Amino acid sequence: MITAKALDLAKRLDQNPLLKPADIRPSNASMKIECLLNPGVFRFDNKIWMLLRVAERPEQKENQVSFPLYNDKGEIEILSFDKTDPDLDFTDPRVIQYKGRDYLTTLSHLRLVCSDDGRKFYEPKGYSPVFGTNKLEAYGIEDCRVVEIDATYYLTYTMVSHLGVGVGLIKTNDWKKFDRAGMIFPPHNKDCAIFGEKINGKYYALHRPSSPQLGGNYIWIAESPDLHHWGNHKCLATTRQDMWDSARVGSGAAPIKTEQGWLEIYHGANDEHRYCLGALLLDLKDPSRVIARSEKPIMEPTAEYERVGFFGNVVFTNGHYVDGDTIHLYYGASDEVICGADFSIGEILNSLLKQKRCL
Ligand code: MAN
Repeated sequence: MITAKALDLAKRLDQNPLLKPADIRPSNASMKIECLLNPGVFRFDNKIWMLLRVAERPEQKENQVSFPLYNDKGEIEILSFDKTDPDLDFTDPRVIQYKGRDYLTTLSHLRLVCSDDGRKFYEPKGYSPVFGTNKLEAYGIEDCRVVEIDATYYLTYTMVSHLGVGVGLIKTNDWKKFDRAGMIFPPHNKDCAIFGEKINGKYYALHRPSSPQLGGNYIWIAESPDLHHWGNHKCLATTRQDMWDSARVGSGAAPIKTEQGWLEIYHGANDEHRYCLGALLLDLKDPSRVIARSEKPIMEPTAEYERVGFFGNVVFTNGHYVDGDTIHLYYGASDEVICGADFSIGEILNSLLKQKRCL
């Protein structure tokens, strides 16, 4: 077996982790930030920006599990359960099951930070956090992808509530006024990345519906005339038995246009919930056609901060910016801290073209 290090193409930044929960202020005094995760990334106003997912809950008391959610009036409510309650399952640090109903252990919102050098990030004045606002976001909003098309930024993010997990769309030009377009992919769906330009006159998006019986957690592609109405769905990449992406796959940020095709960095997890990154190469003119797919991950959770944390053994990305041959990729490590790594597009393409039979 080839070792993880031999194929890991990521050049991790020396400054990692770039941001930890203690670096950011909670949204209000009664909350504690447990995790910073999975940022969307974009360029704006000559700076590099991240739209972080900030996951909060109240300080935990011994023998109790407490977590926030929005009630019907849009106010934050705290639910608490006794750890000894036999109806409670809190074995997964991310979710709680109580009497057949699922809750999340933290409530997430999105927070803007920016940087001049892509390493030192700070919260700029005058930019507000983005919170969940409606019933479909009662358990928060998560993992936002950002794509710029004709000077408008399109945010695709996960809307979470007891009604399910779906994809929401927000538009903005200035990061101060947000036009909320509602849910564009209904439950169960997440990991939606819109392509940065039209192909054959149509918009395209990768998305990840989940089917509990037939099918699975697979990456699909859809087309749209207007970014709101999506159709002609096709399955692009399934999970692969006995491989690193055997349990779930989902897209990262917007695909990168290269001469060889659209390059998409995606995440894959196995049954042990170990999250790695791999790459897909899609046909330039027909992105529903997969040309190549990573046999081995291009990045695995190997650094200490990727192996140990709120939910260990996770590298998860949904944000990057590209400069020449370099992908400056930002990622959530062990669902707790924000990190950066650089990749060479040429190196990823070389690795893919050598193993293209591996769809
Ligand atoms: C899911 C999402 C991500 C998270 C991973 C790993 O895919 O909730 O936000 O990073 O699980 O826990």
